Amino acid sequence: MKKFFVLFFSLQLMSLALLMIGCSTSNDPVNNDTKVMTDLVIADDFNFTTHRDVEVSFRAFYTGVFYIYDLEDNLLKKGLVKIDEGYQGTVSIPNDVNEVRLAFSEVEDLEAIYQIVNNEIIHDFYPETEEADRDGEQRCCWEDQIYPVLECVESLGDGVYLAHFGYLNDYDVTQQIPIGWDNRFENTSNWDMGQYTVFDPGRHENVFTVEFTEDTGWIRWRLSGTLGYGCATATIESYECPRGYGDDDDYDGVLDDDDDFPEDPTRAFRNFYPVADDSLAMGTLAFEDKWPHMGDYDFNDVILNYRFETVDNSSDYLYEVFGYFSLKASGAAYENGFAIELPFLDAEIDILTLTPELEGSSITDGDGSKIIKFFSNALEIMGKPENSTFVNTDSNDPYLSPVEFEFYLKLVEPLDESTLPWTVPYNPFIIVDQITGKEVHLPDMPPTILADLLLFGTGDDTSNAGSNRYYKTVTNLPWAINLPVEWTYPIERIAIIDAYNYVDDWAESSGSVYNDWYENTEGYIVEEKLYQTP
Ligand SMILES: [Ca+2]
Ligand SMILES: [Ca+2]
Ligand SMILES: [Ca+2]
Ligand SMILES: [Ca+2]
Repeated sequence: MKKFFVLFFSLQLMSLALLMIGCSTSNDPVNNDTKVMTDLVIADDFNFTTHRDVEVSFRAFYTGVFYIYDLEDNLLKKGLVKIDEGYQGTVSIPNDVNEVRLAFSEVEDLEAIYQIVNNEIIHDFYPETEEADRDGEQRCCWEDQIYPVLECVESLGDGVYLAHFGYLNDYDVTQQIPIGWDNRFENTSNWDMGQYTVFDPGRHENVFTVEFTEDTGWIRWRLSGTLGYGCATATIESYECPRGYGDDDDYDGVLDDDDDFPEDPTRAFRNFYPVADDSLAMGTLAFEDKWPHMGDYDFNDVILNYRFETVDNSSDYLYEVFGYFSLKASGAAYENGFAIELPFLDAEIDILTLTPELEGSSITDGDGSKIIKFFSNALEIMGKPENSTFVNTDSNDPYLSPVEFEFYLKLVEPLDESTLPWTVPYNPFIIVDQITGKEVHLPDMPPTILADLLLFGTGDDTSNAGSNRYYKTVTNLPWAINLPVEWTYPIERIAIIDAYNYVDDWAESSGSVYNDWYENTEGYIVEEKLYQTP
């Protein structure tokens, strides 16, 4: 009773708040209680995704590694920003992450909190004070010149400093400037401090170093004449080098301290999906199994936790994929299998293994893809007793341990992921009741070549291959969802809309409000309608 009044009072407050902001929204929270899934008004192009693709573009002061974290310090992506090319790529970011922390090879001054707007992250890792020197003064007037560049200054201790120099040659050809008035050091014992005299086209970073002392205070490399232009001055106040600057044992361009594989030039970075670093946090794939007919939307007919780890080379090309899974529940009468379609050709795959090989597992060819079936019967794999009805969705049934399994994929050579139709988690699906061809995929993900096309457009399914519309009802409800957390799923026969207070607001707003609706937090959930793992 008390709870009711608190709720009632909160609703009154919310209504008041809505009035006060001018009734600009049609949301009426009072109606939520009676709403059913088929009442939801969902846009045709909404596909219940909890991640979005964000276009990332970085430039940097010198070559280094970018890190994108959410504000809870989960690593979302890391990769190399090259001094000449920068970094351009697409990163999958959870929809509830709107602000990220950008870091650069642990150079504290270059850290930034960034607000994601229009699904873009565009950022330059330049120290503010140095930007003018780099891009302005030295390069403002002249093309076709050779510019000296101070990269950074490293303190060696005892008042000794090491200046790291590079250069930019804007000519298309190699040029020479001999040591002399037009290629000289100032405030040093000698004009010749081992600087370059032969300059290849382009930007060449950290090509030589010169020591100086606190007493000297500064040194300067100057290029002039018809070919050279500008000066690069190192002082004890100059920009400090990132830790480990210049140490790249495997010469893949990624400094040892940033390189997850410092002795291996073919590998540079481990990245994780859905989020998180080494914390072993997992996402969830949740399925309804009555397709092509609508089910009860408890989304627990098959529940899998998953985590992907990808290994990229320094050019951000994909080399290896580790997929870790845990079959948590099967609140179903049907004997459902689980599979993933991977967008790789036979010739691109060096190694593909399943561990362990569960009952009913197989690897078959798809259309330019590989189809991994991990098992054919979730109830059997989990060991459902005869007298039990469901597995881990009804507290009256015995709790059974999750079943863990994984796959490992190594490509013949690193591959540009932007050429692939999908990235992680690729194209996961269930095979309903051991009927090959009866596949249930995430909304708008295509069926495999094994799917029975006669089932599409029957029952409640409104798939339309011509417009790449798949696995949605006429009101755009899905049969599968992918969540970036270890999701606490509803108990048997409770629709998500009755267990999660804001999934309806989220879906009807095409994901723009309550994009963390799946979190197991107070106010968001109806606790007794969720399955509590004993
Ligand atoms: Ca390296
Ligand atoms: Ca490496
Ligand atoms: Ca169901
Ligand atoms: Ca169920």
